[in-house]
Amino acid sequence: MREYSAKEIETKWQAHWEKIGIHQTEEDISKPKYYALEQFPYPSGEGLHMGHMRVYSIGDVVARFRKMNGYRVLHVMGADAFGLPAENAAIQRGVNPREWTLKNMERIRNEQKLIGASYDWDRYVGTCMPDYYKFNQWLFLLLYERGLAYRKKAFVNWCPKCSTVLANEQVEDGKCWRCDSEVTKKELEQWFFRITDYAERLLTGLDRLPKWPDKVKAMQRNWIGKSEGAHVVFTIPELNEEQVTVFTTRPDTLYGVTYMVLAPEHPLVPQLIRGKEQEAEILQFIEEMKKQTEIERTSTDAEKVGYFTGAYAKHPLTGEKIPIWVANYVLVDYGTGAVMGVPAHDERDFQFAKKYHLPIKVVIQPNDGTLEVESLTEAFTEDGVLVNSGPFDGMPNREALKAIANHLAEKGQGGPTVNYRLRDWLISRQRYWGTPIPIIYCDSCGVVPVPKEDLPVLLPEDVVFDGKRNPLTTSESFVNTTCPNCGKQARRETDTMDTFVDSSWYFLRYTDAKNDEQPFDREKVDKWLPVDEYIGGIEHAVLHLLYSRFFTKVLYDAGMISVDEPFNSLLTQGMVLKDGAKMSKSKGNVVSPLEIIDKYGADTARLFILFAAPPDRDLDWNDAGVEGSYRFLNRVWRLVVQNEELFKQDIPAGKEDKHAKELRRLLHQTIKKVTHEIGERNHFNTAISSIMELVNGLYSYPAEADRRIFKEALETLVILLAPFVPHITEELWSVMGKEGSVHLASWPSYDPEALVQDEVEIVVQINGKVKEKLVVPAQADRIEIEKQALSQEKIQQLITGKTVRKVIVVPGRLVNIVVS
Ligand code: ANZ
Ligand code: ZN
Repeated sequence: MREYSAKEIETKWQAHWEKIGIHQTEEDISKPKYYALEQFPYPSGEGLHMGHMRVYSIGDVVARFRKMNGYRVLHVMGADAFGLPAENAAIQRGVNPREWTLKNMERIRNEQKLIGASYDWDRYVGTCMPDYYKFNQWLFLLLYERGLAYRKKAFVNWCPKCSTVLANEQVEDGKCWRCDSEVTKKELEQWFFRITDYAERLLTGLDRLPKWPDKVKAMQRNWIGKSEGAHVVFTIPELNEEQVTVFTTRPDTLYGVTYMVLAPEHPLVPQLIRGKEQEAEILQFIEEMKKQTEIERTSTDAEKVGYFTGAYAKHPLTGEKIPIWVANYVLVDYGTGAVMGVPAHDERDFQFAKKYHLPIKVVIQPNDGTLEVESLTEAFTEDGVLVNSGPFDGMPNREALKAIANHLAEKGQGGPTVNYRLRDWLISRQRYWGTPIPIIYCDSCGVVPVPKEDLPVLLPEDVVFDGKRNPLTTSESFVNTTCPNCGKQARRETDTMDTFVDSSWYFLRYTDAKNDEQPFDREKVDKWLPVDEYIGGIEHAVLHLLYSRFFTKVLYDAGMISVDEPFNSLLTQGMVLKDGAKMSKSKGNVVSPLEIIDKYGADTARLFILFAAPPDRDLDWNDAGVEGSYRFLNRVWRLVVQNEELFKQDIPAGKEDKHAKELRRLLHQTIKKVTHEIGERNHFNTAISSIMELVNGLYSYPAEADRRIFKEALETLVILLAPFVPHITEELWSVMGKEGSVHLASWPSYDPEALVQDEVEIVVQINGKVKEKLVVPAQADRIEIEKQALSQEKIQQLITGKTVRKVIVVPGRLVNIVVS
């Protein structure tokens, strides 16, 4: 008998599939569409790791399953190819970033091919290619035209190690998402995308995504951070009635304000302190604050530090003089960067007031008592009734929230408002290996967008990589240009775009990957979107997944696409662990997919990965498990190859005996289960275990029993396994003498009648002890079952002379006779 030789089979079929173009996207729109998408990789110099292998294995099952179920399927791969590592390689080793990247892309693509995934390589997208980044620029201009791209001077996150700015989403606990360095603040002119215009829609859109994990939705909601409250306008008499607006979630506490705090970076601060004795001290404090992270400044246990500016504001309702302070715990870019201090009812304000001996004024009393200022040890933050609040005294504070906010609106001194934590997306990067921002600065015309017909603005080659500055600034040929407007000498923007821009729409490009005129054609994109299943890591919950939703909404508004949510269903895969720890170089516990493929074949690796855990859970790599998967495939192999002769003949319908019936039932049960587990639940592991049971059933099927059903079951087995292990099943399909590819075969449907059991075995107990077994028709009712049980010879003997007290019948399972 021929042995199972994974390597030989896999090489052979991969070449064959490529030759016949089996994975080319089917455009037949009479079929329902299915878009299966896996996050595309960053082509690092290290090739694929197990995490990649896992994502691709999952995606491939999903795609192949749908195809066999009669869908036209879009399943494409690409590379997220811009980014810092290429540039760092250039700085450290003098290699050209483009060559470095292209080489890695090639390597990764070859490794992906070894997995045997069903990608349509004709639609491959590499984001560093001019024909792709041209449309990054095109889309930038679209956002610019729509008022969604703007430039402003701002304090921005700066990573000293990557020497570039970062978006808020890319700062995790005060550290750079890429290199983990401490992030500092720098004031720079930068380009932003106005994602905040979409805050509300990004929030409400989540409610229409029932197939997203709750965890991811919660992370996005939290990141968007909607707070309802009010703006309150205070005036500063000494600054010519200049206005300062604060944002508060508690306008009900307005009468309890005893001071005001501005963020150190608030633009009014320099004017407020000018010429005052504390000026120098405060200016120094401001400098210090710029170096601190948000976390350091705002956590409740952080020491509150502040300075009195010497200036006062006027309370909008009482006219009282309110001292104005600056303090570390107020952030410039949240709300309005100014806070009204209500120490009696806000814990941070309470701590601040205690430290600096500021007055504390109670304006909300608990419903069941009175608060004494003197005995307060912490802020009273619960609900209650208003006191010391003029006309609002006696009002429950929930009611006062609205009443005071509305009152302010009537007086033109603020009013109800909604605030979001979400900030605009900072997309400028002072690095080379990214998409040049298509903007020109002209002394006469100002900021001039590059006309769309002049795109792409290509990355220049004459640059210096010395790690000291943005390499683009060193290219004369790039920087110096002429104004598209007036033709005079002008300068190009040298910032490039955040690479998250590239990945915010690549899944749209796949639908029309070669379009030279537009990012994609509307008709084509509408044929495929939304993505039906998106598979990727949870680490992108508020980065890529939020940005992609934003882009999709902008494109929807621009009339370029018909959906405004890109990903209908999201599957966040768990990590691959080894001995309970994340695989990592530093731990020395990395198992390389290529080694495994080389030793056992891709099919074994895929099967193990899919079988070892449900896709959203962590998966513990274990060698015994891999061996087990390999043994299972060998069992399947032998089962078919040993019965090769069966497929060379027509088998006449035999008599359907008991064994045949049982096998038929098992087969249809398996079809039902596998279809449901893949199609409805993405539980590939349970699908595989039921296939394993079928294989056991086939092994124990007696040689003399009906061959027809046996043959049918073998054929079906191979089809059911095809999405998981595409190579071995293709080989076995040909061993069975089948025409064409197993991957073009139709998915079997189960016959509900075959599931019906004609007869069932029932145990008969006496006082709970099993004494006899009994076979009855599956539909037999209680009375019938009881009668049969009591009439069994053995039972008769055992109960003679005793009194039957009770007979308990559980149809389909047992009869228990209680005697005494
Ligand atoms: C007065 C007040 C009284 C407040 C009270 C709370 C309780 P969230 O829910 O996170 O939106 N705040 C506003 N802007 C701030 C800034 N830039 N930096 C630091 N703190 C700021 O919180 C909103 C509350 O946080 C606002 O409501 C304000 O304090 C503070 F009994 O105003 B509150
Ligand atoms: Zn000009």
